[in-house]
Amino acid sequence: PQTIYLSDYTPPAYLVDSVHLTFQLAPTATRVISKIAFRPNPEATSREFFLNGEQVELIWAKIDGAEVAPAVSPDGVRMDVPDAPFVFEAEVEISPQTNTALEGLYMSNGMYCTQCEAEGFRKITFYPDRPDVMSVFTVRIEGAEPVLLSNGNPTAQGDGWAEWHDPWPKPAYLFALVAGDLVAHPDQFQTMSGKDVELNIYVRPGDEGKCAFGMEALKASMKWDEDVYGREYDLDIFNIVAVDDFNMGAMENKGLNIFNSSCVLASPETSTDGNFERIEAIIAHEYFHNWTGNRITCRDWFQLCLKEGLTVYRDSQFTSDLRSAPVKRISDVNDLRGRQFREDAGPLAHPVRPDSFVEINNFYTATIYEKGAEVIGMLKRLVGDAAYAKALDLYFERHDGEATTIEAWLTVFEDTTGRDLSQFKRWYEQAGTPRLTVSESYEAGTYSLHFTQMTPPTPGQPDKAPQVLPIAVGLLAEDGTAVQPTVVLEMTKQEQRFKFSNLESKPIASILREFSAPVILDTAALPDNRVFLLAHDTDPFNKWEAGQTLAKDLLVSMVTEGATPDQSFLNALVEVARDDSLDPAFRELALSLPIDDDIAQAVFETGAAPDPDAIFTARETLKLSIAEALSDSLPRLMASCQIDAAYAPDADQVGKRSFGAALLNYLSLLDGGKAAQAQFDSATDMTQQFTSWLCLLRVEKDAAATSDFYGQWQHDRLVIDKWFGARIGAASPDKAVAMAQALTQHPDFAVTNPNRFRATLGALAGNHAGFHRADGSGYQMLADWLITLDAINPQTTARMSAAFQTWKRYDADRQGLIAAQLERILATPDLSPDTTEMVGRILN
Ligand code: B3K
Ligand code: ZN
Repeated sequence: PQTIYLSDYTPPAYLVDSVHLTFQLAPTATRVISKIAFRPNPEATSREFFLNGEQVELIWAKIDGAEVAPAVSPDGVRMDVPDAPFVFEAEVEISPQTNTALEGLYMSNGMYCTQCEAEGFRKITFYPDRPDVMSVFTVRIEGAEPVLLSNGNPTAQGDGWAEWHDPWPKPAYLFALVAGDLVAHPDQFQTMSGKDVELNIYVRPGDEGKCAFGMEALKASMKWDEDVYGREYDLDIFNIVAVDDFNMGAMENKGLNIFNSSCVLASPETSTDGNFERIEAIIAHEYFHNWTGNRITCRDWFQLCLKEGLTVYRDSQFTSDLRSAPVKRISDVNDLRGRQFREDAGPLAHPVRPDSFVEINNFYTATIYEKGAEVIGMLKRLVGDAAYAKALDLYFERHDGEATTIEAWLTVFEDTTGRDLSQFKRWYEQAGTPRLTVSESYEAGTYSLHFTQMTPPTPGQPDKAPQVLPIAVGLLAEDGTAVQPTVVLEMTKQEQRFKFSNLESKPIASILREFSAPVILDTAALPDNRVFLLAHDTDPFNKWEAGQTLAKDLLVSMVTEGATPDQSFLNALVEVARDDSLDPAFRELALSLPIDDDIAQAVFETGAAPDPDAIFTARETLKLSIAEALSDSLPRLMASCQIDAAYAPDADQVGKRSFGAALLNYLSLLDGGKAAQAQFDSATDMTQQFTSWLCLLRVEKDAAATSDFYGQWQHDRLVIDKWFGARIGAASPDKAVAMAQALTQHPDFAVTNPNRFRATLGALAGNHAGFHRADGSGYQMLADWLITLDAINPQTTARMSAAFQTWKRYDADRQGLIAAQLERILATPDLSPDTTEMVGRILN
């Protein structure tokens, strides 16, 4: 496999004016007939004509009507072409049925579907498969399936065929085709300029009842993008299709979004509140790509964050507007730390805009997506809301229809604000999470905060320059009143001091409010005001953060020094739980302890090797102490979570249910699962059923509930995914591997289905103490399955191999065991380039 460098970018030799494709569908012998109008690119530096193509069999090719014999290699075709516009035609054969990699055209439960991002179109036909070649596509599908879909607008159809035309030039990665026995859940939307758009969610027969929520989310997204960004939809029709076998969450193909069925199908009986929220966010995300990704796309794959960071940022704004902004921020930061900080701290660290890759599919990472979104949040914080809105208008106006770059994006902000963003650009170029250390001083009414920033070395980047950090700070008086409302300090140097004068007394600082920059804040040099901030901070994020850092420090000292739970922390936590002026959703977040993996990282940062069993035990011990401290309040608080209305996944109800579930979890530790069993028996929605079953699993009173749950939901694959995942995720450390072994033998396990594979092996990797068993059985089991899966589906294998990325934090024995498994994977004959790259990077 070859490394590709950003610095090697050259413009395409030929551009495409139009593409006509005819598909004659057949499971193992689909014919694709293409007619592509090329013209030399005046900006090109070469005249070499090369079309990508992999696993496609060339039947014939013509140029301007005359048959030609191109030089065929495993990655494409090369030939001599006129130095003037010409038409290339070809017929190829492909085999969707045997395409288990789920990239290109493949089959899922008898239905044809595609996944082309990033480089899947080359598995469909010969084409310049790069995002800076944009063209207008016309597609004819011939097949016996009742529903035949492609991008754009339908233009004609008859018995066994349909034609589609997409007027918007697009790169090949946005091409899509679906053919199957599907039913539509239809609706419509009128855009801001009065245009009617037909909407459909297509599903397999039997799933019709699970589309209503997704459809509402789609309409809400369309309206929100008009209201907030002024962006209107641009075709007569917008289709979504649910597919059971899919490597990721969903895909933003122009006018034809394809979704993993787990990210669109929902009903109160089968989906949890968390599922509903995730579905709403993903539908919004894919829809928002229509402007940030499709109308304006990426020049090359190094610019991936241009569309992904921005679109994640936009979907988080949407969720904040529809639900609770503080709750969304806290969960985003939790996710950022759990996935992106982890990546940034280990062998897989890379810049938001990488400068090299082997397999681009390995770069759909938390860094590109989530850190990419944080960078946009910082930019907005620095320039202000009004300038951000102006800059975005200019971005859409200036770059509509283009495949562009991060440079162009930043120039839009420079032109709008007159700011020089060259230092800010380091956020795109430097990997690693900056560490921000703070100390304070107070003298004669002047309070100063002194900050130092340092970004540790990451692979290929030993030295880092200072970055621009927006640090939101507020000051509080000892009685909890605000003496300085939030201000954003702009730190640009390695060391910098900020002063607040005319104060009556020494204030208490609340630093990095709203998590205003994705950094690790070290406050060890400040007086420990966390109990005070947990009680009084007016910034919800920092209020939560104070409790989290207290819990984390306590857990670390329990693990490393045998400390016992601290009464002042427990009291403060109970106060928050009892404070009815706070949103129940916030109280749930405040009561949630850091997960084992976070504690392991925190232990590692003290210089010790984390002991997974000790971490598990400490967390269990602290949970029990919290349960005991809360016990008197539990009846009243649980009663306050009762809902007397029909189930709805709205912020209000979700908040109550999630707080109620946290309380039930604590109660189960005291009543042996009695209340949880009662809730399980009477539950009428999946959230109540699942959360109570989880409580029973954790106190190991789950036998009857587990089989009831299976019996009730055996026919529903999405619920059965939960059943697989929960049993392994909640298994005690000594039983997790055995449970995972047993479930991989279960008749419902399927290595070819990414959802089921992730539910099973992903849950094993997520059971920290179970996966890290000292005997190495967890490592071996995951490696065995990764090796098996690699021959079937390299993308999902490579992605899941990241479970090993934290291996260097553990003791020498565990490191040896993991290294042996990584070496064994690497030594597998015919290992895919995807997995070879990932495992190689993890090992180095
Ligand atoms: N753009 C797709 C992800 C494609 C992943 C390719 N391996 C979904 C999204 O980000 O919206
Ligand atoms: Zn996206």
